[in-house]
Amino acid sequence: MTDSADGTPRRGTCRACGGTTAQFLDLGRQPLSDRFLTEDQLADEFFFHLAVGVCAGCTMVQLMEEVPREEMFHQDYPYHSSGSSVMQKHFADTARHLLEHEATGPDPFVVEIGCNDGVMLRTVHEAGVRHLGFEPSGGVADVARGHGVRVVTEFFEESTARRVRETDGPADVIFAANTICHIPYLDSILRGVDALLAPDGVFVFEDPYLGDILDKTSFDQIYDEHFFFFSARSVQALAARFGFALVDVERLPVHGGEVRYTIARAGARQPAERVAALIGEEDARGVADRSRLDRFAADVEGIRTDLLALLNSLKAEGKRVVAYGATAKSATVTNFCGIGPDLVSWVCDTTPAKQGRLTPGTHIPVRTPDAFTPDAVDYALLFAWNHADEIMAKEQEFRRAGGQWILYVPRVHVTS
Ligand code: DWN
Ligand code: SAH
Ligand code: ZN
Repeated sequence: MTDSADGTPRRGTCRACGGTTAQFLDLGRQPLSDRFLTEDQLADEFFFHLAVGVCAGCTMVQLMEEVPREEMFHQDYPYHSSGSSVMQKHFADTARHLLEHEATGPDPFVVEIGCNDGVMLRTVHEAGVRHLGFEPSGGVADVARGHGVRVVTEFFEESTARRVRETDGPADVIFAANTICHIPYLDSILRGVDALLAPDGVFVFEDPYLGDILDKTSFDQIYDEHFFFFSARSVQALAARFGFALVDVERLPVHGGEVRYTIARAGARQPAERVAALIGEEDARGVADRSRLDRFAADVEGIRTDLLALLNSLKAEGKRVVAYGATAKSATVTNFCGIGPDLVSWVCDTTPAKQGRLTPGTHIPVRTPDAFTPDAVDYALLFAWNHADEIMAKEQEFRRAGGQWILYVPRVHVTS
């Protein structure tokens, strides 16, 4: 499955270093993960080939095919970062941390790449600190503006970063969450950071961590928008090529396990000891080794087999099965496994822009959360497993009434 028809492994060019990547996982034909459809849009759905490879040179794990950015990030991009109260708190805490430890000069300037609805910059704005968000998705950018956040509806890249350097001066902090891993044109991002960052400034970004994805077999982190799957080793190699150094790493529990990377100009800061410690751990575990990645690919096949067996047996028993959280991640699961409305009747989600529409590819109807009542549902497949604590706390009545949750991370299981 990882090889092309003539048996030779599929190869591509590394978008981080220009080296050669080798494919280790094929997730097949997939739609845009955040394009929720009306009936009249079913005929012209966009599909691409979702497969993942690893670079032999710099160890970066990445998609083999790139989806044009305008297909994904536009006026109607439906994801609102503030849809989770846990994430709201995480980003308010993050903002306070950056203001306290990094943006400490007389008139600091904080830039965010991918500020979405302003979930982080809101707190920076409320503190009266100079800031600017880059957010190409117009709808969510408008929500951020509504909270008083200063936003440009533009992609961050070298040219836009240079212009902001001219108009606003150097940035003390450039922050990004769940965004740098979305950007195949990483060279332009790093040159943009180089142009905009103050000599002693820091570039801080957090993204899903390859080590956690492998540990949890969370293959649903792989979809059109997630192009790169970072490790401390691959980020260190990336930083070094652009005159930067990885000076800190912090593991975060959000979104199923992430790492916050702090990058500074080479020589500007002494790297924290935990950088070498995490890289040592990665090397010992072999996170970029072909044997580990092949085992991950086999584990993914196992989840597909187990999930389909469970859903088919529940269907045969006449159980009412629905899903919870119309996540971008779930597009990979439903399309890779072939899960449509015959196995999962509907999915509920709090996002107005997703409600009343059909999920990408397999077209499961999206309903409002008020459809999710204990008397209407026997089993709920938790697509938003990364928000399990928050959702299960909110839906305690479902469990109490005998309802059961189905999870597929780190393996297929039903809550008892
Ligand atoms: O990286 C990305 C992350 C940050 O967000 C983006 N590429 C796209 C998006 O990915 P996702 O859709 O997989 O993210 P979430 O945060 O897992 O999505 C949760 C979904 O579940 C949202 O549509 C909101 C919904 N939800 C809900 O219906 N009830 C969430 C919570 C917490 C709830 O209680
Ligand atoms: N930071 C938020 C949003 C993550 S979703 C959070 O962690 O919840 C990724 C966001 O990145 C989207 O809002 C998308 O529009 C934005 N994005 C994609 N490419 C970008 C780029 N080149 N510059 C700035 N934002 C970008
Ligand atoms: Zn590489």
